[in-house]
Amino acid sequence: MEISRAPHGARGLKSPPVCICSTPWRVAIISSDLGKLALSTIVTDLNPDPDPELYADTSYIKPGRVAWSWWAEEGEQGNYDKHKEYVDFAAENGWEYVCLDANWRQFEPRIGELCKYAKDKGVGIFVWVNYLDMVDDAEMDALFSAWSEAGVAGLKTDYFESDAQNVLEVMRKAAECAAKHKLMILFHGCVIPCGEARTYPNVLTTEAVQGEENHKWSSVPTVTNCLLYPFVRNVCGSMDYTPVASRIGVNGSSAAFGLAMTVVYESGLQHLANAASVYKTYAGLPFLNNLAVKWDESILIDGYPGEYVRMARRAGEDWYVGAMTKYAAEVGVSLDFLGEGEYNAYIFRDNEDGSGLIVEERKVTSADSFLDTMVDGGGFAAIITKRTIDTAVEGAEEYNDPDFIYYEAESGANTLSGAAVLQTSAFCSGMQKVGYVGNGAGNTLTFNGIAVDKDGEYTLRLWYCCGENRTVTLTVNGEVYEMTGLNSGDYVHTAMAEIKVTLAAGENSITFSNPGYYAPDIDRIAISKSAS
Ligand SMILES: [Ca+2]
Repeated sequence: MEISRAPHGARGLKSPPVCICSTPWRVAIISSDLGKLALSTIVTDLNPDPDPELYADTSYIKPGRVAWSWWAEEGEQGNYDKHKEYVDFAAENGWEYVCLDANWRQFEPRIGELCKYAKDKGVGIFVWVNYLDMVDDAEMDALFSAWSEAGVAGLKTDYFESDAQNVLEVMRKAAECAAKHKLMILFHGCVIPCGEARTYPNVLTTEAVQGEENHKWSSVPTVTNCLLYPFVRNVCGSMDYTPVASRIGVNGSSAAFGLAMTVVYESGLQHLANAASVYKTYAGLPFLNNLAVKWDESILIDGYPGEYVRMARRAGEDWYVGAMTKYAAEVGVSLDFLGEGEYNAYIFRDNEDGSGLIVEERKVTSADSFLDTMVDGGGFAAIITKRTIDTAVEGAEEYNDPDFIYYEAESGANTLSGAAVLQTSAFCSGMQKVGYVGNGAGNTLTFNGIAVDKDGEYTLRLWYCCGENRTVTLTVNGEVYEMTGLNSGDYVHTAMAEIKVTLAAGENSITFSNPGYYAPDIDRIAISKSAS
């Protein structure tokens, strides 16, 4: 390995930044061992030590999991009560932080009240801050000082959007100013990190990745992108990808693929992106509630950039394994990294089509190995511990029922007619639903390719949303069924209703309609595997 760098190792924090007084430096990591590359700390190691005075007390710097309402409930950032709801959720589940995103300052006079409410429940508050509020040193200092006084734990800084010297200088000053006021900091909307977290240890993570937020408006990052990150972007430093946004991904990835990211992707803050209300019935919640963020040891079990990765990480005596794959594969993972004795393994894996999680518990030792069959865009996530973990989640069962086959309303196999249209919703599986079904006989949604082995009566489960009582008519093989009184409480959260339908051996089509009035928005259906 050859390293070319400017001689700035003796540079103190008070001296001008490297971008002004020194020539740029470059580092290359070349290894025949992919694990040594992926887990290299050289980028961090090349940075100067922290200022011992500024960082005399680092007790306020604590990595952790963050509940964050912006991804699913962007419009609610100015709603004090919404953030309080997330604080309650974080406290109930043992998560360390809640992040208030852009527009939280609409209730800024009450920030002290929210911080106290959160602190009493053991939760810290991060607040979003715009680049434009940090360009003036005095203004930044006044803001950070006031927020620190109010009890804020950390800052999510945003909109740097440049690697110009003056912008990087604002980042450096923000890290120092935050440290002065004992605030943690994460950089969002900025360039990739270059190991600055060593010099400024209150910098817990950096975005600089096409993260899960992009799935609000795009199917990128792709599965391939997600499988490149551990070998490219994450090598440079902590990566605020904000994982676990949905039960299944919009990019063709599975439920377990998304969950495995929390182990595979290293970040000093794990922003968990989905809505608190969705997580409450998410089968992966016990995994998140037992997830470590600070790792004592990491092992790349195997991987290939853009195709697959299997990572084991240790926190204290607990081991975590995250596996993500582009292509379906049968994979064995030797557990020879475990210590002595018997462990409890909790394995969160995909169901057969990757549309839901199945949780398996078993006893293992270092002599054992996992053998797992992964679907396309699938994976698994495991906690291996001597502790006992309760994996029961009320309400999750129906969503991950191995006795059912799931079909998304937005599937390309379906037919939409008339006004029926695909809509994006963070609260729906696959982040999509079909709206404007009904209110005219021609506005319909037809699920095609519903295959069953034999003629008979099957259970159909419908996930829908609407904020008033609505009716939907189902037409299957000439038979007509009605589901009435459907009301999920609002046009965001989903509810589930069941009906029995008669299906014929082979492939069936089921049409949802309502000629007289709107049907509910339709998220997904599930059909029982066997006839009753
Ligand atoms: Ca859906």
